[in-house]
Amino acid sequence: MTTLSTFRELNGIECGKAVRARIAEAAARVKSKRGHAPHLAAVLVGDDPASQTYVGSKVKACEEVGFRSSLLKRPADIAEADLLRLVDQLNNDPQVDGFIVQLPLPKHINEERITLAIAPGKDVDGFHPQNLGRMLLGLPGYLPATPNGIVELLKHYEVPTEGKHCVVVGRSNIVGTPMAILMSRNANPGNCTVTIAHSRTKDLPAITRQADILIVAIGKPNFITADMVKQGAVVVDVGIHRVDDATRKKGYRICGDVDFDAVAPNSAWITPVPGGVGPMTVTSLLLNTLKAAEN
Ligand code: L34
Repeated sequence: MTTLSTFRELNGIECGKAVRARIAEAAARVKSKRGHAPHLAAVLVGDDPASQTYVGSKVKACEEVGFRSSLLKRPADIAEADLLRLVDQLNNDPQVDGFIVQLPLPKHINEERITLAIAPGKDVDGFHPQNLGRMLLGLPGYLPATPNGIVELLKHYEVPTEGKHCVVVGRSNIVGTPMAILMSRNANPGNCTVTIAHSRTKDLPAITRQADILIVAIGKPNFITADMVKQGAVVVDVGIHRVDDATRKKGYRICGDVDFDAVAPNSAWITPVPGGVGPMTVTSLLLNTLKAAEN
């Protein structure tokens, strides 16, 4: 067996920059046409440090492309009824093109109820059943940010997907399941033969080793090891974990679901963590917000 020592990075910062340059041009056109820039609002409940970081990146990305953004912070003990009232205000605010409620929410709040309350036309996360249903049927709508960010990444680097076996590990409503649908669609990227693997899959390594394209969203740090990946595979790591590391200034380091150092040498293409899928989630949110403003 030959060992590939050179792999290429699917770099979300680089790709994000290219896509955001196009978004900035389109934002300027929107602004000159209707007088105000696309406007994204983000609701952040509580003080989870990771959520603060992610929402912070979203606000910063808005500035970068000339969008207006509003960050609405609420305490962790906000009543569900009050959060629903806020959602309703945003649904009815003509100044806001689209908005998100950052997940996870505190335990006492029913995430499903909140997601369902967001007007589908403003649901730039693409989490509402109407948008997920439209995606399933290939109708125009908002695509879920992380899966669409991955599609954008594969497109940017011109990774061939047609006829490939894509294995998606994880079946969440916001990543694994929509990802599998997007990869099987008659589109480019797309036209894959897709397998969805999950916690009840038998002999997972035997399945993941069949993947030409392996997309991992299982939420376990360094879960995918070298023996689970075929030589020359394309590996996309959706995981993002903060693991304690006293040698780092912040006291932690970030890793994904894939053991990058072990897997990268066998891969043709691989996403780093950080700097891979995360920045593309943010970019994809900008794409949806632009779409909202154009409609
Ligand atoms: N409503 N909730 C809603 N929409 C979303 O799209 C999200 N998600 C996920 C969590 N909850 C959500 C995000 O925003 C995950 N996520 C997200 C966004 C950005 C990044 C990671 C996850 C990101 O930019 N990650 C950086 C590292 C950031 C760090 O230092 O921790 C990266 O390079 O991967």
